[in-house]
This record gives sequence, C-alpha cells and structure tokens, in this order.
Amino acid sequence: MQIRAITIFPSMFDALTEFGITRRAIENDLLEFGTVDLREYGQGTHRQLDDRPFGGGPGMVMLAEPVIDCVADLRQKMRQDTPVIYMSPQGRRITQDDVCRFAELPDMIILCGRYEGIDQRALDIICAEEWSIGDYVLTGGELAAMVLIDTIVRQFPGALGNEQSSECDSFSNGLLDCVHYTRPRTVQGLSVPSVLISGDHEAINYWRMKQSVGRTWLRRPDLLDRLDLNDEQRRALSEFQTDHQHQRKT
Ligand code: 4H7
Repeated sequence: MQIRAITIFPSMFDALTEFGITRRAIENDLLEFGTVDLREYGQGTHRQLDDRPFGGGPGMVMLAEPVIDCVADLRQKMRQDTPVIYMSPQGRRITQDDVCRFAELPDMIILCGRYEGIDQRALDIICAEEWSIGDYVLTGGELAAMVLIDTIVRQFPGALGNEQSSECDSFSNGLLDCVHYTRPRTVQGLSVPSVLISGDHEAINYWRMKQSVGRTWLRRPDLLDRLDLNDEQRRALSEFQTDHQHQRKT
C-alpha cells in the first residue's frame, strides 16, 4: 500500500518510520510511505498557509489553494482517484471494520489540518472524506493520521510476524481481549491463575474466552449488546456473572 501524508510538520512522522512494526513494514515494502511538506505550496515570500476566518472569530484557517495544489500534484503521481482522508474531530469515527477496509486500498492521501481547520472549499473540491479517531480534540491532524496508519499496517499479512496476532485481537471478534500473564509465577504474593499452568489447552481456551466475554460485559456492555453470542459464550458469561456475584459478597 502507498500512503502520503500532507502536513506542515513532516518530521512528526519519524515516530512511524523509525520505530517498531511500522518501521519494519516500510523496510519490507508492505508500506510505501512519504510526507509532503504543505509549506512548499504556501503563498508569497513567507509561504503563507493560513489567514483570518471570514465572519470573524478566534484562530486562523488553512488556505484552500495550497491544499488543492498539493493534492493535485500527488494525484498526478499516484492515481487520479486516490482517496483523500481528512482527519478531523467532525469526521466519522473509525472502527476496526473501517480499518480492515482501508487496509485493502492500493493507496491513500491523508490530509493533516492545523489551526482551526481547512477552508471548506478545498475539502469540497478534492472530495475529502472526513474521519475521526475518537471524540476528543488534538492540536493537529498528524497524531490522528499516525494512529490511522498504525492500525492499517498491523492488518497487512506478515506485518506482525506472528501470523495469528491480529486475528485474535480484541475487536476482531467484537470482544475485549482476555487478561495476560507471564513469568514469574508469583509477583508480590499474587499468583497466576492455576488453569494457565495446568497444560490443559481446552480448559485454557475456555477460561480465556470466559474472561474475554466477562470483561466485555463489565467494561463495554455496548459492545456486547451488538453481538450474537454462541451457546458456549453464553454459558461462559453466566458462569462469569455468577463468579462475579460471589466475589462481590466476600
Ligand atoms: C481538522 C479540523 C483530528 C483537524 C480541525 C484532528 C482531533 C481529531 C484539526 C482541527 C484534530 C480526531 C484544530 C480543531 C485545532 C481543534 C483547536 C486538528 N483533532 N482542530 N483546534 N479526533 N485536530 O480524529
């Protein structure tokens, strides 16, 4: 997949290209990533990119023309219909399902806004799709873009090394992940649940599934409402609920 990020702070994306799984995905040619410095499209000797809002009010607005020109140049080098994703608090909230669909695309341009956002006419002309990573406000779109790219990269076959890992993620089955433990067997008097050292893999799988369903019930009942649990999951949930009741009494 090919991704270009349009930004006034290209070096912020070093976080993506220099570290971990995203870096390896680029080295292994699963992702072809680059930034475009919007400043190069700025107006006048000062390469101006913003101006005061029509109608008044606080803050500045990003100029339409630099954005339009920059996207036109990119679509010349990529494809004429490469989608432009505009990260904004007003966008549609991205879910794991959206991420899986994005990961199938051949390419995308991600537009990172600063100031109070971009002149609406630029967004209309380039047919930007407006998306959000969550209901909170950032000082710029760069961190949101990096979050999106990170979620996409980990969907690529081979990106995680362990082929199973992205399939057993929380959300891929609509449930939260189970709890995890590693060595040593005891930490400050707290031991590992004995089933995990029993060697009984069927029992371990059932216990993990029960933790998963149980934690989803406790923490994210909204997720559970939209799921159709199978017989085994329903049995595990009522066992978890019974265990939970007893825990609260003692
Ligand atoms: C577009 C329009 C994305 C981009 C406005 C971006 C949250 C998200 C931004 C703004 C973002 C998200 C500029 C509005 C700064 C607020 C103080 C950049 N914030 N901002 N203003 N949830 N900010 O995906």
